[in-house]
Amino acid sequence: MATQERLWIDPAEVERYVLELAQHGGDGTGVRRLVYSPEWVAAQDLVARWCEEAGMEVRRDAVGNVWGRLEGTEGGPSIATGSHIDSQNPGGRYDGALGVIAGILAVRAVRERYGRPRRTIEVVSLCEEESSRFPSAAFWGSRAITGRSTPEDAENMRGYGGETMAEAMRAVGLDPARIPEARRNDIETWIELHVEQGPILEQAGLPVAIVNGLPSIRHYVVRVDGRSDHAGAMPMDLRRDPMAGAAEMISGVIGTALQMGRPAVTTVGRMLVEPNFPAIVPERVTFTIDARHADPAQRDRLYAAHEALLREVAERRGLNVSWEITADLPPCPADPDLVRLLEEVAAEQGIPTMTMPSGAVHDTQRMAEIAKVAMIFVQSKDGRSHTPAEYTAPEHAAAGIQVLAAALHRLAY
Ligand code: HGY
Ligand code: MN
Ligand code: MN
Ligand code: MN
Repeated sequence: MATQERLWIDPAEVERYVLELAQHGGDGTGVRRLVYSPEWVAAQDLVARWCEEAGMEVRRDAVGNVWGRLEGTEGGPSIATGSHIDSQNPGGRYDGALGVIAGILAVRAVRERYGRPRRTIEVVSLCEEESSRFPSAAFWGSRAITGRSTPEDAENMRGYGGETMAEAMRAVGLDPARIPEARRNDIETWIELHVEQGPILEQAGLPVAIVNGLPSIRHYVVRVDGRSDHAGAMPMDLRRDPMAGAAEMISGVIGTALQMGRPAVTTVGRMLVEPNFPAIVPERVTFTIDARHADPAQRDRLYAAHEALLREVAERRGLNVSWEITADLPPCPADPDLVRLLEEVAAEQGIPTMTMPSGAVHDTQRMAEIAKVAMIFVQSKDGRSHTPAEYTAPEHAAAGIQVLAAALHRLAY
């Protein structure tokens, strides 16, 4: 294979796209852009317009994913890229959004330089990756593409505001009965560009990483039931206090992950107290556990340790504990040939990289069910993400997009 020419992606233009998209749902330096909200609809419309401007045909599928398509002369299965534009609540401007912008700018760059490809290239802007509106709907858009989002799911899943997914879809003109039509079986290769969301690239002084694998994740919603009592009159030793139990459980699971060492991670990010008044011993405390590990055996140890601890604390304190698992994904290796290809094209483009595993989970894990996958990471300032403080320097973003464009060229021309 002849050495590729250098491709040029303008950092100032990347920044312009990031800031324009961030106007939809913008909140200070971050965004709140929940799936099927007016801000999200406007942002998907903008993505559709950008895809058209980049020379792609645009369509929207049954769950509202926006697809741009650059038809190849040979037809056949597609080379696809993209990410999500729904955000955490609040999230940063880059998580997901940069991967969608990257796809559009990379396609535009290769089309302007090389014309029509041999193989079809697609860019997709996916929906509800974050599960920030519907807690059990993580990867809703990519799950639909792989045939794992169903009309029944849409009727049963409820958002934090109590609405069903089906209601939210209908409100933006989508018919939940048609969800199966979003399924694809003609994507051969998937490459997602994303911000790293951690500190590794910055510590290494590198703009870009090639991702060779993604972790397992399990989400629990844990419910601890005790007995509501008077905060003054009921002696401590006679209480069945679910707050005391939850506090011990929470510090216990976090301590377990810390003790296990990297890359085990456990987060408790949400808690509900009922009835939630200062002078009432609560009746019930509900909290989430997000636990992740890259190694299958260690993952099983982590999850088992968490569950044993929940049971032990509840029993000792006379509480009832139960939980629901709302997300459960195995670890996902990237395709070794695709990782090598990305390493090679980055070197050809003169962009220094390292190869590393992802700490975050991504739509890529779903796309792996139907396609060969790998990812490109770009440096995150101070490793910050899932916060409005998230930032990626335009030069680092552009370097990652250059690698993506070179990979699309190698694969599709
Ligand atoms: O939580 C995650 O890893 C991703 O941002 N959804
Ligand atoms: Mn995220
Ligand atoms: Mn993301
Ligand atoms: Mn009183």
